[in-house]
Amino acid sequence: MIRSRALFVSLALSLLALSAGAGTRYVDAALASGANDGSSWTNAYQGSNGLQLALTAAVSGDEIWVAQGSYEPTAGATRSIYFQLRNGVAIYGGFAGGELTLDQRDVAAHVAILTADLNGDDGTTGFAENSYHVVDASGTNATAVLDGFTVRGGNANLGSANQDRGGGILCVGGASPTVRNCIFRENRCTFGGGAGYINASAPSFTDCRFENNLGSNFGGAFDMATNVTASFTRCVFSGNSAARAGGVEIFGSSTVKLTNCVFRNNTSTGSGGGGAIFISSSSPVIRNCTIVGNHSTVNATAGILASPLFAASNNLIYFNDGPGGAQNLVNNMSGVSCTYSCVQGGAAGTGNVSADPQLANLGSGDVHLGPLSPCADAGSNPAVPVGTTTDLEGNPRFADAPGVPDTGLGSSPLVDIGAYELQNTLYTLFCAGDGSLATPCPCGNTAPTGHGCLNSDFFSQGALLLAAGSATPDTVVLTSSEMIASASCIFLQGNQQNASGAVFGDGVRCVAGTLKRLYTKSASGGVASAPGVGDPSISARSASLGDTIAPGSQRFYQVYYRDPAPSFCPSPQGNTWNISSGVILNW
Ligand SMILES: [Ca+2]
Ligand SMILES: [Ca+2]
Ligand SMILES: [Ca+2]
Repeated sequence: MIRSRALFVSLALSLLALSAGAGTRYVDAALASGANDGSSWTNAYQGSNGLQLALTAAVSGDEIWVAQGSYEPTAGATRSIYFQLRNGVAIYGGFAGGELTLDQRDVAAHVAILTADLNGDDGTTGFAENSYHVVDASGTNATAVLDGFTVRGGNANLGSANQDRGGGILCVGGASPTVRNCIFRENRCTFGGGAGYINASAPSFTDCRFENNLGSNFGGAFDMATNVTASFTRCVFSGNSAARAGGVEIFGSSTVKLTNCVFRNNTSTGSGGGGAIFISSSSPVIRNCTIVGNHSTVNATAGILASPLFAASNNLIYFNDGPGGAQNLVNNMSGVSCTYSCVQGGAAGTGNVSADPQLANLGSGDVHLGPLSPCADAGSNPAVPVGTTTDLEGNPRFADAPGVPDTGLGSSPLVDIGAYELQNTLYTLFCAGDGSLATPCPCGNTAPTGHGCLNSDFFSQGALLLAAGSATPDTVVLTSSEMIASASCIFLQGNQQNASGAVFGDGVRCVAGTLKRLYTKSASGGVASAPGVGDPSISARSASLGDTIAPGSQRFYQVYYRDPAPSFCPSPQGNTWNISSGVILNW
């Protein structure tokens, strides 16, 4: 009894301790009224020093919400004062001021800037009085969060105590914060890592951009020294430069992860090379990165310069330029295990592609794949890190490019090479006899996911209809597979769908409205495609049958086929034909 009462008192006390002061603290640089105590938007901490006031007051469990505006580490002139991240404290920028929930903020519209420019005089010069770093992450773990800021102007130019490295953020001695939705730009240093310096730490950066940082000797954006297990997910590195490693340097005993990242227009200006990435004695995991348009002005290697072994898959490494001959235009990929990648000049390894990746517009910085890129559907699905469901832009990471053959590894939809996934805008699948429709297959002949109802072929999983090609110009080809081996079949189009489906022979039909029988074919091995050689296109055929398809409209397709086996799903439940799953085409 006494023991449990003691436990109760101790629990109550610890709950009290947790709640004392924990909560949301508000910061608004532009505010000129109120109590300046951070208790609400109207009493927010004020001025360019407002965030430091909030950090001083914060306790573990707090969130700090920061309105748009510019914030400095100190109101004075001491260059060694930084924004010190803290465990259990999440700092969010991007508010207009007045929001009630976190998801109401708009980071792009309401820019909150953490700046080292103490005199406000940064231009082409004016960095001498800037703070050495903007953010210090010393002593933090993943519960220290920085989310939604522009971090700029750090000038680490003092040759002691790490104050010559990591202008934007310093992560040393087990500094492992969580950084999201941030832009690090125009930071500089005299040793290495313009945007950040990392040593013996494991920070994570997600949905961040690193732009126009100057890394001096090593790593325009990041210098990662030794025992670094940092991860960079959906990040863009552009316009950074250093003598060695224009983008990032991964120096020793480090297992850095780079996933769905872009490196573009980074420059190595010295003999060390590595326009985008320099790797030494480390084993980073680089997956689905686009590394294009980087430069090396002295060393021949403008893409990835690596030694010794590391493994890279699903990467696009192209159009990186340096002085000298053909190899110099490419990369030093010697010693690299490189698979399912698109590499200029080619690379040894399974699944690599050397053809022009047909980027949308490299010159203007648009490094999406063009609609018929050979890098689409050419990646390895198993090589995509577990848990990766989106590409750099948040679109589905696995999507079929209907106009491109599937040459990668895995089952369709196949991942594309590089950071961007071509999205399928041509078609969606519907009307599967897999139990997902209101109308079940008539004889309990439910099919595996996505297929039409089972037919009498013991080895068939039910007919599956897929589309390939483009709507404009109309090169669409429909292919129905897993039908009866040599069945005669009819490609059916409707201008409406019946989402519930209706029993149709041994299957379920959802194609409805004005029906057109577009093509009659005979299957071979259970497969038939239309239109075939000599056939009019789908749109031409539909028009000739009286249904002209307007651009932007949809039509609905299924293929029905003979299955006369007398004992399989006979009348009255079934009949002597069956029908495939359906395709909705977006014209
Ligand atoms: Ca300045
Ligand atoms: Ca794909
Ligand atoms: Ca494809």
